[in-house]
Amino acid sequence: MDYKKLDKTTVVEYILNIKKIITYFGSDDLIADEIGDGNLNYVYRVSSAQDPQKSLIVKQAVPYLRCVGEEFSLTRERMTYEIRALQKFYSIFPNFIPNIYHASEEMSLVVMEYLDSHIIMRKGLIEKIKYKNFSNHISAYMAATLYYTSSLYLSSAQKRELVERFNGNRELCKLTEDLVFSFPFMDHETNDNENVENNPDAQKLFSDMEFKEKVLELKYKFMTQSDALLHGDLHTGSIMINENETYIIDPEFAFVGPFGFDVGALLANLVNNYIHHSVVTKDEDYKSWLLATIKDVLEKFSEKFLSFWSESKESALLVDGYLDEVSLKKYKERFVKNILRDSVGFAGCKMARRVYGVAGVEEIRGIEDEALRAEAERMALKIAREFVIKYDKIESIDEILEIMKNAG
Ligand code: ADP
Ligand code: SR1
Ligand code: MG
Ligand code: MG
Ligand code: MG
Repeated sequence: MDYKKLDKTTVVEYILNIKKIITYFGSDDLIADEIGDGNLNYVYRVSSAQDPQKSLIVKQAVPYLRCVGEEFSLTRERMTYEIRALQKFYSIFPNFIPNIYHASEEMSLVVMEYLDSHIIMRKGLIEKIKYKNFSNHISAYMAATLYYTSSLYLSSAQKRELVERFNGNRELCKLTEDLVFSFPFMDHETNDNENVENNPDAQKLFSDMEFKEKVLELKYKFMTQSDALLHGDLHTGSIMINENETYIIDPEFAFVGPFGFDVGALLANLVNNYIHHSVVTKDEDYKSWLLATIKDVLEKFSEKFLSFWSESKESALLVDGYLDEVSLKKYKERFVKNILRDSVGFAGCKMARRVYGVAGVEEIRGIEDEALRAEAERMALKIAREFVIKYDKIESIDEILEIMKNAG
């Protein structure tokens, strides 16, 4: 079938042509709504007219960037990588990925399970919901997806095949190179220029060469380090959650990149939420929960990554018997510490990009009171700067928390 951008009517016609889906609905009386709230794509909820509980999601990429419009063209190939990543991550950890019912590279769409009792985590965190299972779930997800797609587990040939399978996602990698590591730290037309103009904090950031040099160091890692298959956009808007379950959606930025990038994205977004509650709600109890959650996520990530690693003796990297046990243990511990260090650096870039860059986050850009918003921006830049300057010397998770606590 040739590509056609769907709408609320044609998405139903499309779905009615997929036999197994009709069986699921048990009726051809379907209705659709467009519920997308992301920057790039269209997302439809298709439901049975009789029983709205019976729903599924159709996500389609369009050949442009939705949040800017047709003048910002972007090929729909990103959906090919989203489909591949959903399938790969599902094969590693099915509990954390929605069921996929149908995928079409020609139509650049995927049909998946509708997560009916889950909400976007960013919204839950703004509402001060405490998710007791989150740190367990997300640490397991990140440790497993990173470890099992890396040269620490795969053979040399398998790893190279994986790189080839995702290497073509160049447009979205370039978007990250520009929008996370470059444009938000210089005068650029894509920035939130209403805020940049006559703003001494923005001018200070743009002329902060110590910070910007370190950002370049991290950008270079992003562009050249092929450690593991990343989600590539693991912010709290890519997590759907309820009290018991955690799902990861929207891996269209997937590529084989540095270990620390997904962990850093998550860290940045939890810190942005901490900033929101420091400035807006001033809720000390919730802030403590966020600090404890960050610590738990990073500790559990390290433990689980090391535990997966202890299960295999041979891989592209390691030949059994190459190091004695004591040296191997030290090597692995240093390895994981370096992942955490890079995560802190990437988190700093990811936080700072949200201040003046094209895509803000609700926790900060959504603050209506101008003085409070400026306070949140200053706090974000302060933490982000320390993360970026100090990332390669961080010795413990507590140091990360200290940087946060001292900023507000
Ligand atoms: P984009 O790539 O445009 O950011 P997303 O995949 O993040 O698109 O989806 C946009 C929104 O659609 C999400 O924020 C969420 O509200 C909704 N959504 C996406 N997938 C599902 C799903 N499987 N179940 C329920 N809602 C979903
Ligand atoms: C204009 S695209 C901006 C951002 O949206 C996505 O979620 C990624 O974070 C990207 O950088
Ligand atoms: Mg999204
Ligand atoms: Mg499932
Ligand atoms: Mg997306």
